[in-house]
Amino acid sequence: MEESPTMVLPLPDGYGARRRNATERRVQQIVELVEETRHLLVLMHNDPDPDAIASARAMEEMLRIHAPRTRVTLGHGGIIGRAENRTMADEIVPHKVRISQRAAAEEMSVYDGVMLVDTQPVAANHLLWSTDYPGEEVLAAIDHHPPRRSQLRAKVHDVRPDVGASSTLLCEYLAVAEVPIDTRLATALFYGIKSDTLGLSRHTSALDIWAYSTLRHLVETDLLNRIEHVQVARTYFRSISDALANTTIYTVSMPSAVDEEDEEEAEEILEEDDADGYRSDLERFDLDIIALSRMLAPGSPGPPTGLQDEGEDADGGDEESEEESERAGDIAVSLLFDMPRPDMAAEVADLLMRMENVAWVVCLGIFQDQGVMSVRAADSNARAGRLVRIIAGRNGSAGGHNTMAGGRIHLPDKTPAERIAELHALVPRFLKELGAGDDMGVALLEAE
Ligand SMILES: [Mn+2]
Repeated sequence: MEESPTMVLPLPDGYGARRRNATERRVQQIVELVEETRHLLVLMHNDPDPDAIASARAMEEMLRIHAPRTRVTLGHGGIIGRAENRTMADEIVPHKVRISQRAAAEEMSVYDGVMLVDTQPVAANHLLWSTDYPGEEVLAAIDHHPPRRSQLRAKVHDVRPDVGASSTLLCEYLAVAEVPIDTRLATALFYGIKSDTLGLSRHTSALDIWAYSTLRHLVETDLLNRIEHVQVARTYFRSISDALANTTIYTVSMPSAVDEEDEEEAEEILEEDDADGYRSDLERFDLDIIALSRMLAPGSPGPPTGLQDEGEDADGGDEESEEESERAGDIAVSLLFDMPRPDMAAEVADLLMRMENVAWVVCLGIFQDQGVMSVRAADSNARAGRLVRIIAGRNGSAGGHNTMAGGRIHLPDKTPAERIAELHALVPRFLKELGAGDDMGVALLEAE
């Protein structure tokens, strides 16, 4: 690692003194909190993805330079399943620890400080959730997922849903804190941004463009290829083949008539979610950063979609017309039944999004005693996060962005056959929400 050249990332053009001071203060706050800590856990979300892995590694590097006396451990719950992600973890964070859900409280008692990356205290996708760890005790949360309407905030709470990747936020920290990075870390951060934004094609801010294009010159091509084009076991192709064989295409033939009773129930669920801290919230947005990204790229990314979406969501604005446009196109629904790993649903969802004319992809699978949902939408104003929250309802946890979302539904004390029946029962609910309740569908592999 010491062999490879290092450099300090240059700040974005137009990054003014005020912005720089604010970020410096934020980094300083994090460093001070960490300095008071003997042994810090930097916790990624469960089943960490490249963005979470790169962010954790970048945070570790920043603290190695700025809080050298604190011992830092990188950790996560769940499984790193996807071959690309596993290779990345082996290459970039071989020293990370996997914490078992069952013994999480005990295993985490050795740390006297916890920080979250690529997730936040009120999200249900990290281990603190299952251990009742007090969210306000979390030293810092660096995340780009839409925030929830909750008072629960980490001591340093940097959550910016207009940004495409947490890796981008870490690049900003590294640049301002003048931490030199080597080509391995640059490659990790580059891949983190690339995979979360599909190569800047979705959910991208000016800050992402800056980070991505700056890092690009530092990327180790060999390493990136090893991660991105890793070879997979033969069983992988069987899983993909099974998933495609169980994929049905539905078409929205006419705009759906909104069933008022259903709408009311949906609103109720979302309201309840609110009370539990489950809903997006404008107040928590870092408006300064949004203003900055607009300033850096006048006209290009437009208003952040998350902001626009949730704003309308909140006041019940022009919902009808928006929904009609977002629901045109095909809906691909894939049933994966028993999955070898929980992120299989997301992987198949990403694959199916490549289908022409596809507006929505819904992948449903079973992992252990949980139903796993992974949803993708083509329209940047689609409300995939809202959709999965409605479907998960009171029997699970869910969330996400406009174009990508996921969730879990708890299915304990059920036989395998009952779990499969539960999975099947979700399909008509999704179709109804998406305005294709009457369509019989056609099998993907039978369609011309
Ligand atoms: Mn991310």
